[in-house]
Amino acid sequence: RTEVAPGAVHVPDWLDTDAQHDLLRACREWARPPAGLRTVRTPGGGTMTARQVCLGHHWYPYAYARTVVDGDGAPVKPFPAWLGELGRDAARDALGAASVPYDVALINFYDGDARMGMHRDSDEKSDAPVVSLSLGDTCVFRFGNPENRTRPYTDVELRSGDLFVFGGPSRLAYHGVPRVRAGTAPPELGLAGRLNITLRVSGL
Ligand code: MD5
Ligand code: FE
Repeated sequence: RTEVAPGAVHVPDWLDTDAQHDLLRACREWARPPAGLRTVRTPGGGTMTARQVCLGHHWYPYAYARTVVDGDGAPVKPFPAWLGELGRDAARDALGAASVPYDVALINFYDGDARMGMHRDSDEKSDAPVVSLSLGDTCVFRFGNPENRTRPYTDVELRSGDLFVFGGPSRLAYHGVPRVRAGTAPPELGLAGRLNITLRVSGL
């Protein structure tokens, strides 16, 4: 357990191999249509390189909705109770935080070329900590500061099974994924690429 900044805690290997397999199997189901994995288009006309599926509420730049507004228009898949319990356990282990009613999951799939630019997650109407779980390939996660996209920042390697929780003063910090280390996933997982699952409180 490492506190990278106040309220930002990295717990390597939080999910054991069985738990990683179970979560990956669930992600594969959620990725199927309707309301499955999609390419996110940004208002500026760009596309995100990581593809995404949402549970509970659908995120699109820069708000939440109940249907898949930029995809097939289907209702968003439900956010399962077990995922909320996983989030609550994660927040408790990382921060000692009280029980939090998670209601949204954003699942990002990165192939070897995918990146995520520096941004802040400010669309949630709640300051509850965000829980992040990583599966598959290792990535470089760049954790910045709340003021701007530039230095100072800290680069952290996130590996399959790692937990990262962002709360308190770190909740609105800039962050991104400058690179994914292709081919570094645990072979027994059978995943080519990286999955990141974030659990959030929408405040809706
Ligand atoms: C990822 N995902 O690895 C990252 C990890 C995203 C996203 O950035 O928006 O889906 S989760 C990083 C995160 C979430 C919420 C707050 C903060 C970081 N933060 O305050 O640094 O795919
Ligand atoms: Fe983010």
